Amino acid sequence: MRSIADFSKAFRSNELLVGTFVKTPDPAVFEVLARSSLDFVVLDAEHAPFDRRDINICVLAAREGNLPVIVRVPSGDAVWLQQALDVGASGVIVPHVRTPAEAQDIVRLSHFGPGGRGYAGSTRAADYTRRNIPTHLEISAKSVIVIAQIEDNEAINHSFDIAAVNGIDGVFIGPVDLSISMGKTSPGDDNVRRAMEQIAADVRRAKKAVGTFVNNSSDIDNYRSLGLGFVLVRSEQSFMLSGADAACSEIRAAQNVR
Ligand code: 3PY
Ligand code: MG
Repeated sequence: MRSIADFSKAFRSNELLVGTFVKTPDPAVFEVLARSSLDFVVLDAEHAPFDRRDINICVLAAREGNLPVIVRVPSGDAVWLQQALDVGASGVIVPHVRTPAEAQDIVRLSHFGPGGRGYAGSTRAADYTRRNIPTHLEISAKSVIVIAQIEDNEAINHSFDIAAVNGIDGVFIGPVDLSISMGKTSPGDDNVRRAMEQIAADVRRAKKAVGTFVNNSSDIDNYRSLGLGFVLVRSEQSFMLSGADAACSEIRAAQNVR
């Protein structure tokens, strides 16, 4: 059975983990998805309007359902990383990582240590003072997942070095931004596919987890052969739209109404 406690180990082992993006800043969405068979969710604070309070309450809702939640922060800024981790996210995804130096910064700021994440024992992550300092340091070091998102043309040739940074647990390939940065309009473009294959192979060579975004299950076959582990399939908005459209089509078809 899925659990927050097992998530980091499964993630680092590059197991097939199926997640989705959540775009609606409401805890009920997380409560509902905690009842699904998803392995984890990504709270999208990069492209959806989650403020600090929203992140707090939505992570709480996910945790109550034992659903691991990763926060995609808008940037690798120390404030965003610390906030996401203090409220108890299982990890972070940082968009547009282009160089190993950026990856090193993200790792440092996501973990306690010199020049790193600021410490407070009063956070949900520290069990509201119930965890002492050595225990919180130890648990955080073991459990916090740091994911670099590679989605820029200029990052492709750095993908091995980014993935190899000590403390980077995985790389998420962003197919849409990658396409656009390569001057293409579709992840189905041959050059984009080749770039994604190269990134996936580089990340596996660095022995880190690799994942991407897919629109449907048939997209995944191509990447699984390259060692792709975690996958983000669509979003709760997309599930609502396709569910609503399918229900309407079914009724109209049954009633012979267009
Ligand atoms: C991209 O494809 O650019 C992404 O960020 C996926 O969410
Ligand atoms: Mg993107």
